[in-house]
Amino acid sequence: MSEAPSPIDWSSWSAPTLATLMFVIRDGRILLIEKKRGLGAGKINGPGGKIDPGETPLECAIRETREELCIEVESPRKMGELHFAMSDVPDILCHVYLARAYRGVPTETSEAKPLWCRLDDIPFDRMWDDDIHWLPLMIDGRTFLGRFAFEGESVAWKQVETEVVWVE
Ligand code: 8OG
Repeated sequence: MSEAPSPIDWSSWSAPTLATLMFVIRDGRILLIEKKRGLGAGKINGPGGKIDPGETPLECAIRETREELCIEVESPRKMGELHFAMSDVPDILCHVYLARAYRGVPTETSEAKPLWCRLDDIPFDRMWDDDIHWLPLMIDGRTFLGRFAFEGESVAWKQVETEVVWVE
Protein backbone atom coordinates (compact mmCIF):
# COMPACT_ATOMS: atom_id res chain seq x y z
CA MET A 1 0.00 0.00 0.00
CA SER A 2 2.54 2.62 1.11
CA GLU A 3 5.10 1.50 -1.50
CA ALA A 4 2.89 2.77 -4.33
CA PRO A 5 3.32 6.41 -5.39
CA SER A 6 1.00 8.69 -3.49
CA PRO A 7 -2.19 9.68 -5.33
CA ILE A 8 -1.99 12.99 -3.45
CA ASP A 9 0.58 15.80 -3.65
CA TRP A 10 0.96 16.13 0.12
CA SER A 11 3.38 19.08 -0.20
CA SER A 12 0.51 21.31 -1.35
CA TRP A 13 -2.30 19.50 0.50
CA SER A 14 -4.54 21.33 2.94
CA ALA A 15 -7.87 20.35 4.45
CA PRO A 16 -11.15 22.27 4.55
CA THR A 17 -12.25 20.30 7.63
CA LEU A 18 -10.26 20.55 10.87
CA ALA A 19 -11.06 18.06 13.62
CA THR A 20 -9.75 16.51 16.83
CA LEU A 21 -9.67 13.25 18.75
CA MET A 22 -9.02 12.74 22.49
CA PHE A 23 -8.01 9.43 24.02
CA VAL A 24 -7.82 8.67 27.74
CA ILE A 25 -5.63 5.78 28.87
CA ARG A 26 -5.79 4.68 32.50
CA ASP A 27 -5.08 1.46 34.38
CA GLY A 28 -4.27 -0.49 31.21
CA ARG A 29 -7.48 0.51 29.48
CA ILE A 30 -8.45 3.07 26.85
CA LEU A 31 -11.66 5.08 26.93
CA LEU A 32 -13.44 4.84 23.58
CA ILE A 33 -16.95 5.74 22.43
CA GLU A 34 -19.65 4.21 20.32
CA LYS A 35 -20.37 7.23 18.19
CA LYS A 36 -24.07 7.89 17.71
CA ARG A 37 -24.07 10.73 15.14
CA GLY A 38 -21.89 12.81 12.84
CA LEU A 39 -19.21 11.50 10.51
CA GLY A 40 -18.37 7.93 11.53
CA ALA A 41 -21.65 7.30 13.36
CA GLY A 42 -21.90 3.62 14.31
CA LYS A 43 -18.12 3.27 14.56
CA ILE A 44 -16.01 3.01 17.69
CA ASN A 45 -13.65 5.94 18.09
CA GLY A 46 -12.29 8.40 20.61
CA PRO A 47 -14.36 11.43 21.51
CA GLY A 48 -13.75 14.41 19.25
CA GLY A 49 -15.22 16.45 16.46
CA LYS A 50 -14.84 19.43 14.21
CA ILE A 51 -13.05 22.57 15.39
CA ASP A 52 -15.31 25.59 15.85
CA PRO A 53 -14.29 29.02 14.48
CA GLY A 54 -11.93 30.78 16.90
CA GLU A 55 -11.17 27.59 18.81
CA THR A 56 -7.74 25.99 19.12
CA PRO A 57 -7.45 22.27 18.39
CA LEU A 58 -6.75 21.56 22.08
CA GLU A 59 -9.79 23.59 23.19
CA CYS A 60 -11.90 21.64 20.71
CA ALA A 61 -10.66 18.25 21.92
CA ILE A 62 -11.38 19.20 25.55
CA ARG A 63 -14.83 20.60 24.68
CA GLU A 64 -15.85 17.62 22.57
CA THR A 65 -14.80 15.21 25.32
CA ARG A 66 -16.85 17.20 27.83
CA GLU A 67 -19.89 17.29 25.51
CA GLU A 68 -19.73 13.63 24.50
CA LEU A 69 -18.69 11.97 27.79
CA CYS A 70 -19.21 14.58 30.55
CA ILE A 71 -15.58 14.40 31.72
CA GLU A 72 -12.76 16.93 32.04
CA VAL A 73 -9.45 15.58 30.82
CA GLU A 74 -6.30 16.56 32.71
CA SER A 75 -2.97 17.48 31.09
CA PRO A 76 -3.69 16.27 27.57
CA ARG A 77 -0.70 15.95 25.25
CA LYS A 78 -0.71 16.22 21.48
CA MET A 79 0.44 12.89 20.07
CA GLY A 80 -0.26 13.14 16.39
CA GLU A 81 -1.87 14.49 13.29
CA LEU A 82 -3.91 12.56 10.78
CA HIS A 83 -4.17 13.91 7.26
CA PHE A 84 -7.08 12.33 5.43
CA ALA A 85 -7.54 12.75 1.68
CA MET A 86 -11.12 11.56 1.23
CA SER A 87 -12.96 10.43 -1.89
CA ASP A 88 -16.53 11.34 -0.97
CA VAL A 89 -16.36 13.96 1.79
CA PRO A 90 -14.05 17.01 2.13
CA ASP A 91 -10.48 16.25 3.25
CA ILE A 92 -9.86 16.27 7.02
CA LEU A 93 -6.90 17.26 9.20
CA CYS A 94 -7.33 15.72 12.65
CA HIS A 95 -5.25 16.56 15.78
CA VAL A 96 -4.91 13.64 18.20
CA TYR A 97 -4.47 14.07 21.98
CA LEU A 98 -3.82 11.70 24.85
CA ALA A 99 -4.66 12.20 28.53
CA ARG A 100 -3.92 9.87 31.41
CA ALA A 101 -6.27 11.43 33.97
CA TYR A 102 -9.68 13.03 34.05
CA ARG A 103 -12.32 14.32 36.44
CA GLY A 104 -15.93 13.12 36.42
CA VAL A 105 -17.63 9.92 35.38
CA PRO A 106 -17.77 8.94 31.69
CA THR A 107 -21.48 9.13 30.94
CA GLU A 108 -23.57 8.27 27.89
CA THR A 109 -24.89 11.29 26.00
CA SER A 110 -26.94 11.83 22.85
CA GLU A 111 -23.65 11.80 20.91
CA ALA A 112 -21.71 8.91 22.39
CA LYS A 113 -21.69 5.86 24.64
CA PRO A 114 -18.49 5.30 26.67
CA LEU A 115 -16.63 2.04 26.20
CA TRP A 116 -13.52 1.02 28.17
CA CYS A 117 -11.29 -1.40 26.24
CA ARG A 118 -8.25 -3.34 27.35
CA LEU A 119 -5.17 -2.11 25.49
CA ASP A 120 -4.63 -5.59 24.04
CA ASP A 121 -8.27 -5.97 22.98
CA ILE A 122 -9.15 -2.92 20.88
CA PRO A 123 -12.04 -3.55 18.44
CA PHE A 124 -10.26 -2.37 15.28
CA ASP A 125 -12.82 -4.20 13.13
CA ARG A 126 -15.44 -1.69 14.35
CA MET A 127 -13.20 1.37 13.88
CA TRP A 128 -12.07 3.49 10.95
CA ASP A 129 -9.85 1.56 8.54
CA ASP A 130 -6.75 3.67 9.28
CA ASP A 131 -6.85 3.45 13.08
CA ILE A 132 -4.91 0.19 13.32
CA HIS A 133 -1.95 1.96 11.66
CA TRP A 134 -1.49 4.65 14.33
CA LEU A 135 -3.45 3.87 17.50
CA PRO A 136 -0.99 1.15 18.61
CA LEU A 137 1.85 3.70 18.21
CA MET A 138 0.03 6.19 20.41
CA ILE A 139 -0.64 3.49 23.02
CA ASP A 140 3.13 2.87 23.04
CA GLY A 141 3.62 6.58 23.79
CA ARG A 142 4.98 7.39 20.33
CA THR A 143 4.12 10.55 18.40
CA PHE A 144 3.11 10.31 14.76
CA LEU A 145 2.00 11.94 11.52
CA GLY A 146 -0.27 9.73 9.46
CA ARG A 147 -1.25 10.47 5.88
CA PHE A 148 -4.08 8.43 4.41
CA ALA A 149 -5.86 8.47 1.06
CA PHE A 150 -9.31 6.91 1.30
CA GLU A 151 -11.43 5.33 -1.41
CA GLY A 152 -14.87 5.35 0.18
CA GLU A 153 -14.49 3.74 3.60
CA SER A 154 -11.17 2.03 2.81
CA VAL A 155 -7.56 3.17 3.08
CA ALA A 156 -6.12 3.11 -0.44
CA TRP A 157 -2.70 4.59 0.44
CA LYS A 158 -0.94 5.26 3.74
CA GLN A 159 2.25 6.67 5.20
CA VAL A 160 2.95 6.98 8.95
CA GLU A 161 5.95 8.90 10.34
CA THR A 162 6.85 8.48 14.00
CA GLU A 163 8.79 10.46 16.60
CA VAL A 164 7.30 13.71 15.30
CA VAL A 165 7.71 16.69 17.64
CA TRP A 166 4.43 18.52 18.29
CA VAL A 167 4.57 21.85 20.09
CA GLU A 168 1.01 22.04 21.47
O1 8OG B 1 -18.00 16.50 14.14
P1 8OG B 1 -17.82 15.05 13.76
O2 8OG B 1 -18.01 14.12 14.96
O3 8OG B 1 -18.65 14.62 12.61
O4 8OG B 1 -16.28 14.93 13.36
C1 8OG B 1 -15.72 13.76 12.83
C2 8OG B 1 -14.89 13.03 13.87
O5 8OG B 1 -14.41 11.83 13.30
C3 8OG B 1 -13.66 13.78 14.35
O6 8OG B 1 -13.44 13.48 15.74
C4 8OG B 1 -12.52 13.16 13.53
C5 8OG B 1 -13.00 11.77 13.41
N1 8OG B 1 -12.44 11.02 12.29
C6 8OG B 1 -12.53 11.29 10.96
N2 8OG B 1 -11.87 10.35 10.24
C7 8OG B 1 -11.35 9.48 11.15
C8 8OG B 1 -10.57 8.32 11.03
O7 8OG B 1 -10.22 7.87 9.93
N3 8OG B 1 -10.22 7.68 12.18
C9 8OG B 1 -10.63 8.15 13.40
N4 8OG B 1 -10.26 7.47 14.50
N5 8OG B 1 -11.38 9.26 13.54
C10 8OG B 1 -11.72 9.90 12.42
O8 8OG B 1 -13.15 12.29 10.51
